[in-house]
Amino acid sequence: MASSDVARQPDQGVRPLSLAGHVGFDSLPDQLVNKSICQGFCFNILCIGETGIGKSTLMDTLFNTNFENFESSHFEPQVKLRAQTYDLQESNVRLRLTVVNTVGFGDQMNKQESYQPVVDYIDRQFESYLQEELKIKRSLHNYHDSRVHACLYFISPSGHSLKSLDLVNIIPVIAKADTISKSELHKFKIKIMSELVSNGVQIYQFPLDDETVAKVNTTMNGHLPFAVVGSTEEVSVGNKMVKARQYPWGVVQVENENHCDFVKLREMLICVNMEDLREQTHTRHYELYRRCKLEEMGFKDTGPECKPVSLQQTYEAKRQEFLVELQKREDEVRQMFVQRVKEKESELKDAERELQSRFEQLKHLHANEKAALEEKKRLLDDDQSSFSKRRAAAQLLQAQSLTANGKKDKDRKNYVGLSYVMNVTVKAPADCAAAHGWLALDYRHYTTVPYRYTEQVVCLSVTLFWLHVKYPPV
Ligand SMILES: Nc1nc2c(ncn2[C@@H]2O[C@H](COP(=O)(O)OP(=O)(O)O)[C@@H](O)[C@H]2O)c(=O)[nH]1
Ligand SMILES: [Mg+2]
Repeated sequence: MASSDVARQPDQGVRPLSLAGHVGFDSLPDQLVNKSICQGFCFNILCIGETGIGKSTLMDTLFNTNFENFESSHFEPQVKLRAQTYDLQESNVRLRLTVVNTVGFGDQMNKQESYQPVVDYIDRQFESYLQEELKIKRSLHNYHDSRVHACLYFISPSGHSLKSLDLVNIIPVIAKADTISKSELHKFKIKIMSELVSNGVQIYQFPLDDETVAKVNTTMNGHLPFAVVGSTEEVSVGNKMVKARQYPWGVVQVENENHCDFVKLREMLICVNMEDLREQTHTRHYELYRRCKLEEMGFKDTGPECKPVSLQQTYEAKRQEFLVELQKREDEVRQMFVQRVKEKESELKDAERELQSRFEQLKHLHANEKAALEEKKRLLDDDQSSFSKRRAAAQLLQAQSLTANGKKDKDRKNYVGLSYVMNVTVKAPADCAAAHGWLALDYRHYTTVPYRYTEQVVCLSVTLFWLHVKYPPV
């Protein structure tokens, strides 16, 4: 049997021995106390309740001091939590106290959502502690533990709603108990407790395992929820000054157990059960949080056949699982990539084919247009060459006609000269002359010109006829 197994089972194989004289380990509790006193203590209280219900006043009354109190309005858009830490000292015991107050709790239309920021806050504190615990190099001895040890849930005497917050030690209190009559208060307490039971809300039960406090705790469990009155005002009652609320009809003494349960709350919360609240937070609520978190991360104490597995084994198994999963994902991604590439390739090929066919169409169109243009060009060339020919012929003709014109002009002059003769002599063929513009013109022009060569009439008439044939009028 391994030595660790022996250590775990102290009753088996362990022999009780009596000591012959003083050894000294009976001072262990003192050592522990001294060490604890040296280190100091820390305690964190969360006060849940609507604005103005008396949270700050009760804290001031409980710890007999004036904490910083921030007035908050009823118009907060959402619930916030405000934490303030103070260093307190009583005798030689130092206490690092954190008071967390809800701001704007229950002031919104949707009351259900008021709880979420509270739950988140509680979880965040557990998470910070877990992170510190999981560090390789951790310093828990000087770590500021902000986990909530006690949650005072303030219930208004005029209606209430308490939701399950299984994450912390809840101590329900009826605030401003001076505003409710004694008989109403009694009924109200019974009603609240039965509602808590029927709704399955777990509240903190003062522990009964320590017999020194079991009796008082049993009695106190029967007084829950505590009906409290808060006040820091000192009023003279008899021959001493007491904390009280003074009214025209009388004085409500905070520390008078006939008036309210303030003393019970202080006794239970601070004097008797503070250490148990701290312990419960660590061993019950934090342990639960830690277990769930580690299980979420895949850590387990036992394997498939209920065999114990070490953290190292779980880590290795988890790592292997992760690597397999990673490989699977990688294969999937690769396959997906190949598939995508194939799809893209086929898309590109389709596009290429389409482009090619479009190109062929355009090429065909272009060839047709080119052929048509060439045909046109050929026709134009033909036209041009025939035009050039005609032009050359025309130029030739022009040149010829220019040469001829010189002679024609000369002839025409003669002819014109002769026309004088005709005009005079051939008056009769005026019809003939009218048929020819120029002759008619000449006729009109020259009719008035006197003509003297009448003796040559016949000869000139023949000449005129010849001229008329050779140079027809234009
Ligand atoms: N009647 C009555 N009034 C109280 C009591 N405790 C506080 N108050 C008053 O209620 C008001 C709001 O108190 P406060 O502690 O600031 O409430 P908080 O917003 O919850 O912190 C103040 O005017 C207090 O004097 C109480 O036990 N009884
Ligand atoms: Mg306040």
